[in-house]
Amino acid sequence: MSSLTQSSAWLALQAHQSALSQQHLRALFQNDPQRFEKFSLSFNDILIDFAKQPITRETIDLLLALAHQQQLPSWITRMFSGEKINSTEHRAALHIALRGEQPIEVDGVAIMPEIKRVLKQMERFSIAVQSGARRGYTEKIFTDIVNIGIGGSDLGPVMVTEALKPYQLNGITPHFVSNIDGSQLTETLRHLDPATTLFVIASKTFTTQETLTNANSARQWFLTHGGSEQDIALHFVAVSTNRSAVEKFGINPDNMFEFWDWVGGRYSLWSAIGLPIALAVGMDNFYSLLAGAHEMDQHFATTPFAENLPVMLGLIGIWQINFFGTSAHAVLPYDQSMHRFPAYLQQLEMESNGKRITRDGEVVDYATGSVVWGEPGTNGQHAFYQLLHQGTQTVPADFLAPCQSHYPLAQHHRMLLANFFAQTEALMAGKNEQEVRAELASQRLNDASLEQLLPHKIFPGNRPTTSILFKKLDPKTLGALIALYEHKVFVQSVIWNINPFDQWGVELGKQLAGKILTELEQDTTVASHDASTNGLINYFKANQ
Ligand code: G6Q
Repeated sequence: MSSLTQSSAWLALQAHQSALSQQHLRALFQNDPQRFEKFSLSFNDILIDFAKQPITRETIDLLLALAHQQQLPSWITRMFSGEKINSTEHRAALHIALRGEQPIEVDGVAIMPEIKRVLKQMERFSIAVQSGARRGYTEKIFTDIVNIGIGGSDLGPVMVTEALKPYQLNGITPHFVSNIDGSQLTETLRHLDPATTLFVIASKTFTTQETLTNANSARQWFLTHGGSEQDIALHFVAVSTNRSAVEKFGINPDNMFEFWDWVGGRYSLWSAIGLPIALAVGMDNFYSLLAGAHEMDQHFATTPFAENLPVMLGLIGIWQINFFGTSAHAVLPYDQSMHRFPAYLQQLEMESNGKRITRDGEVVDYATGSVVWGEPGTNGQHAFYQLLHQGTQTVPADFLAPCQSHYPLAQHHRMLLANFFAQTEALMAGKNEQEVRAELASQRLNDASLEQLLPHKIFPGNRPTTSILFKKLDPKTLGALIALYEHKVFVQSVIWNINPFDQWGVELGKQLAGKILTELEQDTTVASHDASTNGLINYFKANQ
């Protein structure tokens, strides 16, 4: 048994859960009309309502006691001061510095001047491309940017450029290629002109198989469609920490945008990995994105925990996962432009906290990260919400929506938000037997039909949701929302005593795939694996 599950704060929460779980969420609302005032928090343009979570004041007090027991205040200080809290990789986790102002040192070196230098380089470059001062090999201006990267070197920029589509500058279209599946690169390049296409090769390590293979194929396409070796310098730039590998690939270091090992892949959109964002929406909007995140950083570092958005979001997640036993978490943006937000959070949360070993090397005896997934509303309502309402599992969900739309089309936005409010209310309250009976009776059903339909039409309710409303999805608010979730993940990692900044689970697949690729290239029958893997490989070889 770990000291965490034996600790007084943990045991008190367990006892509290046994008592509180006897009460339906509907009863909590009936007993206390002030729940919204008591359990919603706001910061700048963001409002978070936790009232539809199974909580009381006592729950919050007990969760805060757990946070203090796990030394959350000192972990926040350690992260913000640049301590090497990524202990298995001996690195700091300083994404907050990328959007900060305070001087910070890593290994005795001041990093703020370096951060500012690269931001200025991004600014000069993006302005030059956008203004046409920097052009392609035929002197035409660039019209298309193709970012080649994967995981943390892809998901952030994709999600942000999609979310900020209303801010995209005229004349430049961003594209993203991540998958090793040749279809993605082929379909992306099919309609592009090499003379007007700029490639950004984004890889922290510059050793990632998918990215280097796609980058080599892109270079080949460029050379066979009109570009020459000398023109590569104009059309290929790199974002990386690995200067020598960039040079080896054939990209001039003058065309390299640097970042550093203390920036984790899934925390890197604030660094030069954000170059496609700056190219697509302009550097001013990129600076606003950073400013929004910085304000959330300040809020996280200085606000008492009971009013601290990331702290409370993290602790409510702990309450659900560890005390109600939920294992999935839905992210449901009611904003089509946030359609990649669930996928982005899936990596952020699952790669950070999908771990079973503590910082001290012990196997945990409590649950850690949930399965995170989701789709924009209202689409999801016509697909998987059935399970959310009437399935056997409880899946807590975050509903997110802007109050103002960038697309004021007739009644669309009001209809969208009507669905948001209706769904969260229905998940909380459900529809009980008495209500269903009355409804069916009013439809003049005969007794037999009524009794037959009755159980199917009952909604148990008591399904927890957190609602996050914000004024408008502008760059600043988006930056704050992303930082909110980054810090939520950190809060949970501290409670669970795990390191959220490494990702050893990603490594095994990389090693094994290398060996099998060699086997696929040979004509012989493969017998070096288990029977299933041998069988599948040999079937593929016979049918490729
Ligand atoms: C993120 C992960 C992972 C990483 C990719 C790409 O935190 O480490 O998703 O971003 O594997 O790595 P490179 O940027 O090194 O190509």
